[in-house]
Amino acid sequence: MTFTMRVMKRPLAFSVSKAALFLAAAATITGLALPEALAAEKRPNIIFIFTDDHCQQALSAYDATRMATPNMDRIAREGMLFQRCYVTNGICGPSRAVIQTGKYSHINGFMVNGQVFNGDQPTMAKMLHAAGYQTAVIGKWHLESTPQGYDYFDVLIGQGPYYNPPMLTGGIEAQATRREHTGYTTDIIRDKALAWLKEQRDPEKPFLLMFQHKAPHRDWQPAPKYLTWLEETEIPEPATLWDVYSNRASPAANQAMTIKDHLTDRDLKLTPPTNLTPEQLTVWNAAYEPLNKAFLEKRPTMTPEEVIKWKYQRYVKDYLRCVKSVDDSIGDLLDYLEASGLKDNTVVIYSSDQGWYLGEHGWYDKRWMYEESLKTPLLVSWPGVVKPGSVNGDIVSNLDFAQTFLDIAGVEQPADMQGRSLVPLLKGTTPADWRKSFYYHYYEFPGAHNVARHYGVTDGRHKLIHYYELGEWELFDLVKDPNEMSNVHDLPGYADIQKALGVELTRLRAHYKLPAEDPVESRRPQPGPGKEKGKAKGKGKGNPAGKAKAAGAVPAQ
Ligand SMILES: [Ca+2]
Repeated sequence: MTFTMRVMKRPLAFSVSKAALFLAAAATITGLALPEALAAEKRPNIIFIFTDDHCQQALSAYDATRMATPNMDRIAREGMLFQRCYVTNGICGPSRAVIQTGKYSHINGFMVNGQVFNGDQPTMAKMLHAAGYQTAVIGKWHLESTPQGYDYFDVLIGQGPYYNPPMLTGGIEAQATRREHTGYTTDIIRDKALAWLKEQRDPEKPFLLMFQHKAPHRDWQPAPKYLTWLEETEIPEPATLWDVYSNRASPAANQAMTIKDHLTDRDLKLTPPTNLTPEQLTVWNAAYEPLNKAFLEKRPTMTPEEVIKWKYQRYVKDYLRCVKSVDDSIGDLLDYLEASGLKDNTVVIYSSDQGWYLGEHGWYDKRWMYEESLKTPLLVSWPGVVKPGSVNGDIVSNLDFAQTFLDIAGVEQPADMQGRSLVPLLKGTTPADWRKSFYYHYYEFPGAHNVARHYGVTDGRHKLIHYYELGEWELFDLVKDPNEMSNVHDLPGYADIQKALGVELTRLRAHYKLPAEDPVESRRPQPGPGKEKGKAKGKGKGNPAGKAKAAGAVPAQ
């Protein structure tokens, strides 16, 4: 005799836990062992909330000096905050490929933006689907090939614009279809995620929902209701805003990501976006035009330092405004989980594809192995499992996410995945052999923002970086110099540390199977304006997500 959950037609409000109780009671009455269906029914749901370029400095559970993010903080308050979540390769597409595969960029093949992800390889989404999870990805995908392993996808095309996004929807059993939308992208993605939870999913299956925002990616276009939010507030300047890159290897001075020189008029909202509706443009101009007029009239008499300060305030406020809408969307999601009864059996994870510079070192953007972009937020709530308000200081990574999802679902973790499940840490016990060091590798040079290729190792106390095409090294003492302003490589007092980290770097490169030379795919020409990305090598060749251009989107970066 077998039980089948499919005979139980019930409204969504009939929660999974009630179904489990029903089955447990039935099994007890009949004297049968608990049926497999019960075990499946009890498996936790997983909601992965993901943003693009959101740093710890703009999330108040980590740093409350710039803005409040009360809804992200709810996840931290009800769950665990990871202080040291490092990314393996700090840019958009490569981070996403790591999360899908649980493998470093040189293994999953996606090393630089502009490549096409080979969706034919094993991914955590495919494994969860095969194990009976209903899988969905909604929002920013940015892997260029059409999503595989998802029962349902509704994703931005390429980078995606902040307003009025075309999106591609489909699934394992549905043809991909492009649809147009009018409105603010963060709100649209929220509405789609809630609609999928409420109306589209099969309530009889556990699920994985990848709820992935575009925000707060460049060029930081706020929602209509937040265009003037914070306008009267002075955002504090970071200690390193005026960095002149002395005492560092040469790459720090040779990048192209300074607030001083590299923000465009569109970044600074001195010119409006090109894809707004007339109504949206009216609201936009009412917010920015008076402020721009005042700035442009005053500018001839401003000192260079005053202009940088103005740019910093404009840039950071627009960034924080974009985060504000994301935080609102998370509040709506968490409210729904509570109201629907789903909360008790749902793991909620918040993270971003990497960190970001909010003026530190005078920069915007990411890419470096320096702390602000190496670290990404990671918050996890899991009712009944994770101790509320707990904080973890171990070295964890986006490399671990795939195996964590599989472990939560009770699915076997493939031996060739390169991370490790965070479930023991979430349960409050760090294994004795947990990693004590971390390997980072950035490939996108030549490329946007002119950041040299580098790899390195950190143990959280010191950091060794090798700009291997230049033969230059940096060593930082993160306790004495947390802002990484002084390279101590080759200083006599650090000889032992330098040697030990060098040995560890060699060990990690062997352990993770790094080739001696960077794979040739990391060096293919970057697509320029008007060039078609779909011509890249890879199994995703010809897929619509790789070909379609989104109106108003900025180039991939
Ligand atoms: Ca990103």
